[in-house]
Amino acid sequence: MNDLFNKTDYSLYSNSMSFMRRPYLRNPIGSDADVVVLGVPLDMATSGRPGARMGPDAIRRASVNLAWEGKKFPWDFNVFDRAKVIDAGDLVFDCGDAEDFTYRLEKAAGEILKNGKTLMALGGDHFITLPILRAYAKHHGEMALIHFDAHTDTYANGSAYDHGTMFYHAPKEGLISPKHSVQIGIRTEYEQQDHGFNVINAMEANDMSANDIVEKVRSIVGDKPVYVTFDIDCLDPAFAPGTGTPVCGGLNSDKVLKILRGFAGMNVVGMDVVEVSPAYDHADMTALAGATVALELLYVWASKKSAE
Ligand SMILES: [Mn+2]
Repeated sequence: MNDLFNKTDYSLYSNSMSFMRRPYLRNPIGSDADVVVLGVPLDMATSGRPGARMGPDAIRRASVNLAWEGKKFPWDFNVFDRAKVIDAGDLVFDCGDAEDFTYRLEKAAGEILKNGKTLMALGGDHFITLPILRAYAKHHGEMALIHFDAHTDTYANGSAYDHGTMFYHAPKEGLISPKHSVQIGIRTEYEQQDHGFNVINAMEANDMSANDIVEKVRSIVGDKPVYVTFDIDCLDPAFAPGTGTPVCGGLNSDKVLKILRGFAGMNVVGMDVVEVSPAYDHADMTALAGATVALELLYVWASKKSAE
């Protein structure tokens, strides 16, 4: 009877659902965590359908389905043997106040980095990446961006708090180097003239092998520190319908997972998964895709660390 309330081998569905059932610790500063998972429940910057503020919770719930596997197939190590990962819950900010949000997220990301930890953010709409990149650039200098998306998010017109303008501002602020960066899965209009980013559009990505894509990405990035941002709408709506601005003709999940695994050993310093919007989801498939991408990114991050 002693273990009635103390059993810790959780099932696939019960009890509080932190990301991958990692320890839940609201204040990660001072902890021995290597990676801090932070939910960023913002959808104030969406141009289409809102709802991504519910994304972090949906991703966490879906992730517990993945938590039973020791080594995620087909990796040859268990990521949690190499990296101490904690879930710091969600960023708290004044609802409706874009400036307050931007300030708090950059500050929180900066504190996490200053304490020698890596941040993995779960969105939220894609705007969240801009304040995070500002914090990262202070620590890593100008980075390469690997950007999975149906949209380039490089639009010049629009407010500074818009989920379609971050990668117009980020190079101007010196946060990322477009010529060392690559956007994968693009299938919407953008100004191709003066578009500094390398693009592997969705048609090309669907025709190329995952290996060829990985090779091309590696040659573009070189030895720069890399930030990976994954807009779930890179995936075709057949694989990820639960998102604000879905576009047909995207990548399938098999191709995306193969590409991500191909980044093993790269100098990935930060990552996020954004735009999961559970109100438009079916059977949690988008949340599961988001959780799986996030977990693969953790493996990619840990693959550069030797087993301790
Ligand atoms: Mn997008």
